[in-house]
Amino acid sequence: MGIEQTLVLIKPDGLVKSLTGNIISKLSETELKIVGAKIVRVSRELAEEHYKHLKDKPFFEELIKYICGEYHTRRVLAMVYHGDNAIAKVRRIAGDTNPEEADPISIRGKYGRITTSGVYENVIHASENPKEAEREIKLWFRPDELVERIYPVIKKTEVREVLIWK
Ligand code: IDP
Ligand code: MG
Repeated sequence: MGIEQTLVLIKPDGLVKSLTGNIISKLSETELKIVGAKIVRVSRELAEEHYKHLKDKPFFEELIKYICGEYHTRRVLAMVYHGDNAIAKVRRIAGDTNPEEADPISIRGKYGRITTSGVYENVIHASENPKEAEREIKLWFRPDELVERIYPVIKKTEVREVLIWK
């Protein structure tokens, strides 16, 4: 409870089905602030790290393919929502993990499906608790990609190759 932040991903099925606007509209009911947003091409490495707690599940391989976009498009929209009780508010609107059991007016209940191979295509990810939220946000975003200092930072001088406009 209190001021929190949570990672939201609009998964590849959500993007392919042009659900981005609908999902963001629905999430705006929370009156939380978006403090970061970007389109990400999901590597296998990122996907496996994100879902590492599910590594032993029978659906893990299919889940990794799904989030990497093998069935839809190779991208997700990653966002960080910030504000009072953010984690529970977003989870409530997202709905239950199983889209067939989710409240029909939740995002997953409305737009999700279970494929014939058993993948829960539930269009959205939302962090489960503050510890996971912190781990996930730090995995998907660099500090300078967020407009609020939601976690402590340190300064580091780093030499790396970047692309600039020609
Ligand atoms: P959550 O997304 O509601 O937090 P998790 O248990 O963290 O649920 O699972 C991560 C994702 O893995 C789900 O959103 C869903 O896409 C997929 N998933 C979870 N459980 C199953 C299952 O029993 N069968 C198929 N896919 C599943
Ligand atoms: Mg989860």
